Amino acid sequence: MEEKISQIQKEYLEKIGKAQNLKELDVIFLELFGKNGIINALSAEFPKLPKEELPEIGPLFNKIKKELETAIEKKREAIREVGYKKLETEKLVLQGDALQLKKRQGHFHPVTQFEKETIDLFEKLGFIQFEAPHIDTDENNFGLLNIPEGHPARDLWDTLYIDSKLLLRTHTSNGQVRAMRKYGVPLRIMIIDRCFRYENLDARHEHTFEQFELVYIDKGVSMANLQYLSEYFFKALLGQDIQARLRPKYFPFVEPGAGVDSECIFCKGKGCKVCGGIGWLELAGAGMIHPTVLKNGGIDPNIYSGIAWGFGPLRMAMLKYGVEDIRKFLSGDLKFLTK
Ligand code: FA5
Repeated sequence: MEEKISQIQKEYLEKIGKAQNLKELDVIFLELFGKNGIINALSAEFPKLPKEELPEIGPLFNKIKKELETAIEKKREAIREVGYKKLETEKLVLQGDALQLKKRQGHFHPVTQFEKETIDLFEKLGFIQFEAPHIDTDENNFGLLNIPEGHPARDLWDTLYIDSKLLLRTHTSNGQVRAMRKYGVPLRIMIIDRCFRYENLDARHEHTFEQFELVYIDKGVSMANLQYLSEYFFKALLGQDIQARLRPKYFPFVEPGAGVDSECIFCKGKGCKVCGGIGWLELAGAGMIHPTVLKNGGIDPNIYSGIAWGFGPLRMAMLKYGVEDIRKFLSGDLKFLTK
């Protein structure tokens, strides 16, 4: 037995000495001290030994067991030390495109960018921003704009009602009379904000969308100002060669009323799929502010005249960025927004 223990001692001290890494040491440890390892196998033989041998073999076995344990632990530390030394001196060099970490940088929503440019453009001409509530009275959204209860034009702007008098505003025109009452004349204001409609949704209609309202009232303001400002707007935001066209259109709060069209930026007026072969795209409703509306705002229509328009920034952004479906803007789709 003594010889067997010495043999194991010699063999395993040698193996431990030669081990190159922690994995090899783990294997050696299990061979010796695992459940079915050599040490347990040797202990199992003790009861079979002659009684007189036990006092000598027992302490020798314990000594060698301890010696092997210590040798494994020391070798582990030595291997770890070598690793630590390597870490101090070695450098990790990352190469190749895949390893270049991209800087993640946010940006404004495309429609917000478009609206910021619009605001800058009209601030230069002395227009100030004005705010009107999203939830408003029937009176501000319709009544004061010459659309009394029961007027068929209300059907054009169906919306969601909070109660019989409060509704989600259908257009930014709900700020017109408010601004007149607040600032009087001369008046140059713009409202860029959200509107809501009970709509049949499609590629050009959202239930929640933006409008850009412009109101300009002074002595001698005419349709010529409307034409000039429309063209100023299109040329700055859609391209220098883009023309504006005013076309007769009915709105109860303007007289005369107009649809403002831009020359189709895709076909430059020749006619294509986007403009339905017409060569022009309707982007806004506009006109000379109706005398009744001026009176509602406390302004004398015999002295002052005014123009107003309501553009759709989402539809303009569709043209500017070549977006085919208006619903993408509110989709929250990061692939679309970061394009
Ligand atoms: C109006 O809302 C009038 N208040 C505009 C106006 C202002 C006329 C001042 C006269 C004087 P209209 O319903 O046509 O008009 O809407 C104006 C623009 O808002 C449209 O040309 C379009 O660009 C945009 N718009 C209207 N409905 C939607 C919708 N469901 N989704 C996206 N954009 C819309």
